[in-house]
Amino acid sequence: TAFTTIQTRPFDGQKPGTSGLRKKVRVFQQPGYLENFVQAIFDSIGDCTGKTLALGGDGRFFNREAIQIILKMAAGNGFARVMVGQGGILSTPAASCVIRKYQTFGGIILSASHNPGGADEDFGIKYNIPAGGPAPEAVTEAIYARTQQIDKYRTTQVGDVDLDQLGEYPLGDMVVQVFDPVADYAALMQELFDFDAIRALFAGGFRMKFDAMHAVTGPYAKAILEGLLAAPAGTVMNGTPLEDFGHGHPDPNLVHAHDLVEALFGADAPDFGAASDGDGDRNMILGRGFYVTPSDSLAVLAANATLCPGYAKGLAGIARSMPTSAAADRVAAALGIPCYETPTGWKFFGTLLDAGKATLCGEESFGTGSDHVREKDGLWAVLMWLNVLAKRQQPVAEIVREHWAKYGRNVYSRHDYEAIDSAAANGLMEHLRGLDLKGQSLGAYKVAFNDDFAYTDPVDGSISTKQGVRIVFDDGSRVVFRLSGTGTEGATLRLYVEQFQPDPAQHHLDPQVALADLIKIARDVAQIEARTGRTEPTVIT
Ligand code: VG1
Ligand code: CO
Repeated sequence: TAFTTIQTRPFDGQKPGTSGLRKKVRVFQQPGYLENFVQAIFDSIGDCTGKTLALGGDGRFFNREAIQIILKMAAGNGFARVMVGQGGILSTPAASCVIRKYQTFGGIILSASHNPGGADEDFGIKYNIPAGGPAPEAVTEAIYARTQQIDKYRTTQVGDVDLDQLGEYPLGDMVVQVFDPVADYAALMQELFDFDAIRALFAGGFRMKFDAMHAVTGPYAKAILEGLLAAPAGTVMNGTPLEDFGHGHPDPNLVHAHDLVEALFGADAPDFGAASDGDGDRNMILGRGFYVTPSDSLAVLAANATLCPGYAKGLAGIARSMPTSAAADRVAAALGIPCYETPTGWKFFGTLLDAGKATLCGEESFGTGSDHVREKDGLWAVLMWLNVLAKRQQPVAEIVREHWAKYGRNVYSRHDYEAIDSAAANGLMEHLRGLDLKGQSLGAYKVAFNDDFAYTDPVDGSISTKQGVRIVFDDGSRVVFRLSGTGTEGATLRLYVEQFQPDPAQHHLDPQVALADLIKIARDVAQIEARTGRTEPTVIT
């Protein structure tokens, strides 16, 4: 293979977080920075000779430049073929789908997900393994270790590839295959869901708004919702991927998806609303004037899964991240199937999905998915909801209220304190780790136990520690604290608050009201105001 070796020296801090390496674009633009990380991936995953790699991203600023760099490096490292999404576009779940379908030697996804895009904003990169999922910690640690030693990388001195024309192009000794990023994914969705029933739902006048937030799901949502399912034109809002996401923050929550929230809570609201994040792996679900928490969404989908052809045989198990509410546990118990509790981050679901132990997985952070791929999948969740709505012919709010009446309500909220001082955040976590509260009373609540969540993977035995401080009370209520592993500025403290409410007469209460005592206890015990200077969170979901 014709390749050129370029001398380089290590950069500090190339440690992947919850979901890959995320830094400011300007950090990635330093000569050698991206190259070092990519070479560290190639050096850590085994012999790349003759293999195929999948490649694409969420379309943010620097996506195209990064793809050209990675293509030349893939050629220099002996890959035979790279499958790259047309225009450099490939949603995270579609990447997982393609890696699995074509059995590639994994893939590289360029995304900083919900983080803003643009010259002064964020960029990100992660490697997904041949099973289709995010690299497990052993792999990301090997990549990080390699970045600290690296002294050269391999590339090929050839021109750029036209990413916009479908087809196969030679690049050195390698073939670049520019493919339709939507087709394989759309085909998979049609295997899982009753498209005829959903088409009939739309034909009957059902109205929906899908907010792609100017990010990667636009082309997917248009092709599937407005195309295959014949939803009216205009169902998809903000459907063209932009490099800066229209100056927005492509985070599908009540704060950032404000256009959608206004539409669903305004006059003449449609029946159903949904939004997806930058790279298409997360989702927010809204009914007319009604917000479905991600934890409830997982539970409702699990309880109704057999209405969908792909899940008609039932579920093997459910998995949720530790901070996600236990609403799914109640459904699992009723179904007589196991419910697994993992650390935050989709990479922890991979072994459970591969082993057939879990069918549905979810995180409180608007992530829902199943064993159809090895990533969370925003549009998949939206289609599953549509399938359930088409079969049940009831409004979203009614379905969720009936669910609470049957299983009880796990009242839930997450409070984020963004961009706080890192030292203060670390000090706060250290303070919490040092507490021994067992048996003590905090307000009207008695502490059953407090700990820092540690996880032993039931399939491969790998151990992950320090995954979030929990304070669990006698009645099962709990508050959880962790620091975000996806941000690029300062630290973000996440506080998760949950209380089980069996009484339907209380189910209508605003969670901020219902949880007020627990929220105050959490703020006091963690000394949030004293340590961070913040009296209120930045984002409440
Ligand atoms: C956040 C969420 C986590 C999610 C991760 C990646 O991580 O809390 O549940 O898996 O983002 O999602 P953190 O470490 O900031 O809490 V995505 O859509 O950014 O790939
Ligand atoms: Co994402």
